[in-house]
Amino acid sequence: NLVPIGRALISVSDKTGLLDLARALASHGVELISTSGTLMMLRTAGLKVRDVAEVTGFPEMMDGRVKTLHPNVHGGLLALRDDDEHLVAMAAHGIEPIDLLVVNLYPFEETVAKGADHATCIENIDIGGPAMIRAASKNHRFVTVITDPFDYDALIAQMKTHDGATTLAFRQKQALTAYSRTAAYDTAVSTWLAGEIKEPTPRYRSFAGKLAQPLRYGENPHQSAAFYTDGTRRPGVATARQWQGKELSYNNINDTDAAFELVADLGQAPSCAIIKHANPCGVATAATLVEAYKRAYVCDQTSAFGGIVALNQPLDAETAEEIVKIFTEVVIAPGASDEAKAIFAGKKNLRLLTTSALPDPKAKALAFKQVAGGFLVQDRDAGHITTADLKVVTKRPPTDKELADLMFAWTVAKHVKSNAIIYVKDGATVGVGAGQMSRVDSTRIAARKAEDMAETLGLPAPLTKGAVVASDAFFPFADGLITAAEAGATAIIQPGGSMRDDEVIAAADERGLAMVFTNMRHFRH
Ligand code: 93A
Repeated sequence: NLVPIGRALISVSDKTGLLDLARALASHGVELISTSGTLMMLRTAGLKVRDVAEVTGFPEMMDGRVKTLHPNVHGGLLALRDDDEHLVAMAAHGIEPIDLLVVNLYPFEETVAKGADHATCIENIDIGGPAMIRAASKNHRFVTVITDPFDYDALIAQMKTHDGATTLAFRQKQALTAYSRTAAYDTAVSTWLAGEIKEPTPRYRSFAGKLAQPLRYGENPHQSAAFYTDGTRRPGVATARQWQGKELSYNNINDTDAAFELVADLGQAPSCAIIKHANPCGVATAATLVEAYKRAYVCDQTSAFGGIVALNQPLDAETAEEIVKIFTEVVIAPGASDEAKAIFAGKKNLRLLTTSALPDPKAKALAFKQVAGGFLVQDRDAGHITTADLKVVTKRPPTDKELADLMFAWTVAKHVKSNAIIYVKDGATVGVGAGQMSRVDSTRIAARKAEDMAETLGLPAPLTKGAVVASDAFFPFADGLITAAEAGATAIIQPGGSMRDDEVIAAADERGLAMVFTNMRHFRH
């Protein structure tokens, strides 16, 4: 299964590593053919290269739109070397075999990411490159295809080991990379075009990712897993810099993302979120970052152990000192001071991730969920309300202090798995009920956790006394609201819209509660 390489066509936009590769090929006596830009660089470096125009008998034309689209190129890539008819056709038409194709494509994704205009993006759709890649990949029994400078070293190593040849296993693996590359490329083009013509539900939907990191396992050790970036470069866990600690696991990445998205949603004031199993076990905003961390921590000290901490401001030394007091898996923040980094350096198991910025909570993006035989796609939940959107439905309107806590609780609720009930007091969660099948259970669980904390901290009463409550969706019955009132809640924020809204409002009025409707729901499953 070894196939020697006699002739190579090199046509690359990203010229990284090009000269070293070409020199290595020349040293094995490989004949080089190139398109204009690549040719120029190779000849300037003193290498002997044939112009592809000489192979096709046509000049490159139409601004380079037609360079390699020719039977002399595609026949040379596609011909079966062990098929007599193919060999006869090659001889009859003067087609020379091409044994190695090195192509990387016009930088379409980068051009779109830079915000280029429509015409520039169109011009950066590569046609000849993917055509050659797909042809060479189809014929990988005989032809080696390389589509990423990352693989040049592996190719050079193969040829060195096998006296200028490559193994079938190597060609298969490169063909797989090549087809996944052209698939991702066309996905980028179709995704871009769907946006350009405002067509959110095209006939076919595919998603492209680039392997960022193979993971040791998935959600459980018997599941294999990997981490991919989607090319959007949105600030977050996918683009963060890790300063110390071992590799993040699948669950770490999932939880870190949930934590960072949540703090990014909380506004300018110093804020902290501590996450366990993708749900917050404490969220707070305060005058200083260290205060925000302390207040998030006391919401549920038990669960915070081994949690993931996200901050919306660069990590400072004081906060770092406080965080290292208990075991924490990951800390993510938009930066960290040198002092803070030095404090963490002593904790080998603690991972510190920093980003250049916070993710934009209002950014448009897609969210996916797999179901058997298909997948669901929706816009990510970027829903946002201001106090002007609220409708007071009780006799008593919320006080200013209640209103501030209600808005905070509502934002947190958006990031808690449904059914979500969040008790908040003075800008900090004091009870979180998450992921229950009934809303009244979430209300009870959150209140009970607050009671437990009061006992742990030796407080005279649970912090739910005088707190406000957010519910991610409407209360279908008055029972949930009554439970919250019994736990000491004084004000409620919820979407409204239940058939029994009247009963729920009456129960609130009877108990002197203030209640506002958002007219927006934040299910999260
Ligand atoms: O415009 S194209 O789609 N038409 C072609 O026939 C063609 N052949 C190769 N673009 C084409 N290429 C691309 O040119 C390659 O995929 C590569 O990205 C680029 C290299 O051009 P140069 O060698 O002139 O820099």
